[in-house]
Amino acid sequence: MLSNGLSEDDLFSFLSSQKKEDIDYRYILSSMCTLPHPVAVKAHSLFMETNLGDPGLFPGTASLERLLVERLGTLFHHKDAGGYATSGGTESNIQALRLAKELRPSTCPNVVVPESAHFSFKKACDLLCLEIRNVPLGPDRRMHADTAAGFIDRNTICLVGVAGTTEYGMVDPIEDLSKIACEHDIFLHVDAAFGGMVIPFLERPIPFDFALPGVTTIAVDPHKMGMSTIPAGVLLTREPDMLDALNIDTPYLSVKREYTLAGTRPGAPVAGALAVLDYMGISGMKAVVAGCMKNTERLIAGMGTLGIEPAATPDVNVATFVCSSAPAPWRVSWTRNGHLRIVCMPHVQRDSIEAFLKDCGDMHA
Ligand code: 0PR
Repeated sequence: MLSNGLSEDDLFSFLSSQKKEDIDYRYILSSMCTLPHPVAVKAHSLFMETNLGDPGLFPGTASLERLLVERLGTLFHHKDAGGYATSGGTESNIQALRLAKELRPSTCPNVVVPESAHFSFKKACDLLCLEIRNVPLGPDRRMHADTAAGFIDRNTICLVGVAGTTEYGMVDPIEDLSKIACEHDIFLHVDAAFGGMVIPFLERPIPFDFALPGVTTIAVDPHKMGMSTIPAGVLLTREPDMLDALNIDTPYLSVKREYTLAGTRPGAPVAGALAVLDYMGISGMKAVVAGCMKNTERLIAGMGTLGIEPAATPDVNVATFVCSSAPAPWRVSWTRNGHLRIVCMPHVQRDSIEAFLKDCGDMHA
């Protein structure tokens, strides 16, 4: 600590100088986060001091969390879904597996996940002492139900499907996974952290949600394609009171039990997430997603013209290429297989795609 405080001018000139070192979102093609929608920023700033960890003190904010769960449950064909606002996909995935462990007790529990699953499942299994079984993907970069079935045994408590994989933007065949989850009477958790705010708004939505009877829980992140402020994730459960299985006593709070992982929880991004959904409506979200998908297609076509082949035909707005270098100042990412990866988020406008293509052309000329 400084012995005497700074003046406000000095403080903010320091903070601004540090912020200038951050990369301008215009050049960020590697991220699943995006610039928050202006209504999210406005709503966030209204709720800055709220703490959903003690909801009895903030009943108005707590009702926004219930509304967010209801909106997303309805979008995912189950208006009575349970759930709560998490800090993002990692927490939602941890809590989903924690639920499976609690409700499907086994002496030596294992979880069957696709090789494409986000690394948060590794964290979750480490924390919860679960064996993780990684299922190899098919040539289409999706996990097939018959392959997954070969990894399930009597100690399997949960099968995981991904709706919008982090690296290649693929949607696993959740309909088939739902069937085998029902046959084996195990949980099916769908990680739709990315795809949950894309797939329902596609011209031809792919089945992935509670309309499929085997789906037990869904993770969806408003702070990705939902354009909310960070951190905003949601874990949804088919049974409205399923989360009660995780309750612990909280004697001195305004509520006497809680099932959340975090204690103090920000209400601001919850207000931000709900604000975007209600401001955009289905039609607004369809327009955003259509724009992102169009940009993805344009990028793939443009790279093709340069002789750079796509590494996958994605279901959502993640484009990957067989290519080993990318021009500065663009920030791209690389998959574990060494493919160039670009996420066409809402902040990635058409002019950025064209500028990136031009720079790629100059570099490969
Ligand atoms: N599930 C899926 C399918 C994900 O893609 C991610 C994150 C998670 C779960 C975990 O979500 P949280 O990070 O919110 O806990 N996917 C991105 C990734 O790891 C997150 C990200 C976002 C990384 C922005 C970098 C970045 O700049 O690639």
